[in-house]
Amino acid sequence: MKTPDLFEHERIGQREFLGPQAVVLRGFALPRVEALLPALALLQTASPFRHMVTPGGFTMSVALTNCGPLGWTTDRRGYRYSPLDPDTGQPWPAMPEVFAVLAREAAAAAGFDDFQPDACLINRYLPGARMSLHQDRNERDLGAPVVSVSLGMTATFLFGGLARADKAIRIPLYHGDVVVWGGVDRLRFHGVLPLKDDPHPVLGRQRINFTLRKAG
Ligand code: MD3
Ligand code: FE
Repeated sequence: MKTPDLFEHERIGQREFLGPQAVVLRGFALPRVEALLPALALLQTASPFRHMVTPGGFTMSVALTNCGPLGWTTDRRGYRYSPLDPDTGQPWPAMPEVFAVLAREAAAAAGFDDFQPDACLINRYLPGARMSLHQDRNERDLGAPVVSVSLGMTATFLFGGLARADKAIRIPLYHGDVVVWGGVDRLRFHGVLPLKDDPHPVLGRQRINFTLRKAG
């Protein structure tokens, strides 16, 4: 059965469960967008978005950067978390307070108390960019949840099972939506379909997604 389309004002505040411990909090980040955007702009001046190469030798269509004590990186040698930005040789920019507070509140709203992220991976999608099906399993403590914040253009998110071949459902993620997943849903395969070129009134022709994690 297809989920009916709702107007934005009807979606805000809804909770949609994707699994027993995976929930979309519609519009949860909206009250903080005005604080999030300048913090995002500032951290990019220290560690700009860049396209990294996967161990298989493909350049990612999504551009990324990080903030916080640890940042996720990939190159021909593999995926890992590192305290230094490989492009600048410097530590990643500090995690803005508003990111940490938002993540903590979203995690609590989803039933994960006392979430203290030490890593924030920031993805930038331009039209056509996509993320193929994968699991997030580079974090040391898989008992901690992951909190994701979507800003800008709407993306279609793919949410699969614990095996790559499991059928994935498609869910739109809108500007201001927050997804929290942990526990039995922590290792679900997921991805993002190629971004449609449909400019957003605030962010223009891009989508920013950032994920807060306990990596170390
Ligand atoms: C994972 N980012 O950075 S986050 C990633 O929109 C990543 O940029 C995507 O996957 C993005 O690693 C998706 C949203 C999300 C939502 C629910 C999940 C990821 C999930 C449930 C289980 C596992
Ligand atoms: Fe992921």
